[in-house]
Amino acid sequence: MTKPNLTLYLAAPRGFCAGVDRAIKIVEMALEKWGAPVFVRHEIVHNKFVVDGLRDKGAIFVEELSDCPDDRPVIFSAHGVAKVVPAEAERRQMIYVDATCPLVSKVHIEAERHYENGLQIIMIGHAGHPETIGTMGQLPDGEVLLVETVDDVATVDVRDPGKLAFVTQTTLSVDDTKDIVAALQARFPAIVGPHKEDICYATTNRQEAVKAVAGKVEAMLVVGAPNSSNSRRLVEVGAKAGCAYAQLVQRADNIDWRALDGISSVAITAGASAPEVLVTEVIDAFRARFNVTVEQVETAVERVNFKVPRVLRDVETEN
Ligand code: 10E
Ligand code: SF4
Repeated sequence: MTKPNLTLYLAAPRGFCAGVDRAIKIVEMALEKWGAPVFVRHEIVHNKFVVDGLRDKGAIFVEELSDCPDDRPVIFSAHGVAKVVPAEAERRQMIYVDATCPLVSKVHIEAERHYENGLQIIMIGHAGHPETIGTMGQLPDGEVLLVETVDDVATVDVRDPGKLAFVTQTTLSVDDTKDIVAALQARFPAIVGPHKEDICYATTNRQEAVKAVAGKVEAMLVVGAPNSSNSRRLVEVGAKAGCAYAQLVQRADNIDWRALDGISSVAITAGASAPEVLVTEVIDAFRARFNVTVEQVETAVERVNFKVPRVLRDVETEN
């Protein structure tokens, strides 16, 4: 039987960002330096395939520091942690390595600077997400208020409207955040903040690439995990940009082939925590069913690279 023709648009940039790359390296190097087991507080990045791979090498994933013994190294995930977490590790004299992405740490520092200047902070982010918990946890309770939507801006109860700053999660929708920032500025004209928001280069670039392909295709698949905020935003951006069927898939066996019946174009991208092998797996699954022509749609070239923490640099040079 002849296979139907399909144009597969591969969005670029996609997949691993510099912060994810660094965080995974940190776990691998820690295992090399200290041997197994090394504990990791929270999924190092939100991807089951990555986490399972590191678990096979000897990492033990836990949600809280209280689940770790005193005498094994612990790594904090790329999403960042509240101040109490390293403080507790210090108190217990544990070896710890902070894999927080430097672009998340930058937001932590920003929040702290505003606090020192006597400002109360409004964080734009998703409630319960580890990055939001970590950023809010840089300051005492009540100093950082959370808004998730434009509607939240109307009801947020601030101490002094003249003494406010805002920060954001790094993985938000660029367009939705623009609206929330505008609402904040309209209600609190004196609010200070970053030039635009704190959304990182990787989030911005992946969303731009999605916008460039969304209008060309009948379907879009985003390779990523359900708990990956940036991956879920890519699905939303694809749908908003006009793609009738935009879906998150963890890997090839997640694809709903019935929904894709009869299509002749598809776009594939991947969240910042999704490894390229899973993208390849998805492309191969399409090749098995269609006569595929791949077209790259590249909207930016990324050259960002972050160094691992000093404590692991001796491992790096040995490699
Ligand atoms: O849920 P998120 O998108 O925040 O995390 P992820 O692990 O899927 O991707 C990496 C992004 C990080 C660490 C947050 N800046
Ligand atoms: Fe860092 Fe952005 Fe990647 Fe998050 S998504 S780890 S902030 S580069």
